[in-house]
Amino acid sequence: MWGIIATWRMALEGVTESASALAAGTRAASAVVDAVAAVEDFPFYKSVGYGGLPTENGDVELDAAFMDGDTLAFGAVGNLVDIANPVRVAHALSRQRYNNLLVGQGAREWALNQGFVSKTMLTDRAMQHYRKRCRETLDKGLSPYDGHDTVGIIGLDKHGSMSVATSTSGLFMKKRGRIGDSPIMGSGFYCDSETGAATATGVGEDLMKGCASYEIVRRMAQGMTPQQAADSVVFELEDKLMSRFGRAGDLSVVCMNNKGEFGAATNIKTFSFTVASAHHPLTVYRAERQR
Ligand code: SD4
Repeated sequence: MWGIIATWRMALEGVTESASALAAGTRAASAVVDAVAAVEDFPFYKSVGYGGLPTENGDVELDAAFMDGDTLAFGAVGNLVDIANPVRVAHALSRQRYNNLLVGQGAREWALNQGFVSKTMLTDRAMQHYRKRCRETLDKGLSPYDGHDTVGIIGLDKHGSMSVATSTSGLFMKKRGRIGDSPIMGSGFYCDSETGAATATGVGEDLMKGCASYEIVRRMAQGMTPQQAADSVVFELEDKLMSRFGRAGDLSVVCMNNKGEFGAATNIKTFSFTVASAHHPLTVYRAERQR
């Protein structure tokens, strides 16, 4: 059995390649890292990697993570500036005994010392979005934080190993130094090959309040199907946020168990995700809010 599932339509090209690789016996770790790196490299996916959305200062600060479900090893970077593939840095950090989560200047220095290449990640197109948003924020009172997505990809390989990887520029117009759920283990991602994996996209500040990804994996371990785990976590968290915090941001998740069964849930109108497995042809779905 093999399988792969990813947040959003933007992962389709990377997932297509990695699905064939998994079918041919490639390990889950390299399948998910390569698929996320493909999204990072594409300049028109405006909230991931090259061409990612800037902070309020106009810089691009990227977050990414990787977790190996066999060993539970993880690596993550936050606020990484001008390094081509944050997910590959996160993957390299997962091989270290300590210092698995590095941020800012320290993350950049470590990446450069390891031979990762410096690359200007701010594009003209991202700068145009930034200028437009600055105007809209002033003229129309539009929230500067609207419009942001994270790619999160889970892989299951023929050997029964699972991995997950994430990458994002985080909230558009975020404060310099702000980190969301995507590089935070348990919130933006979690993976245990004995059970399955989950990854999230949406407002990191709210996803972190429920440790959404860990909670989904925990519920699958207790016997829920992936779809039951995804639905229950998203809607219980939404209810809790509404009653205790007074508002709930966007919450969307995908998950897969170690049999290749998958689930997805969202509290927004539509959320696209991409999935393929030995038993399921490559498909892009549009999940709808369904309570
Ligand atoms: C963050 N969760 O930085 C990310 C952003 C995202 O859909 O996924 N938006 O909070």
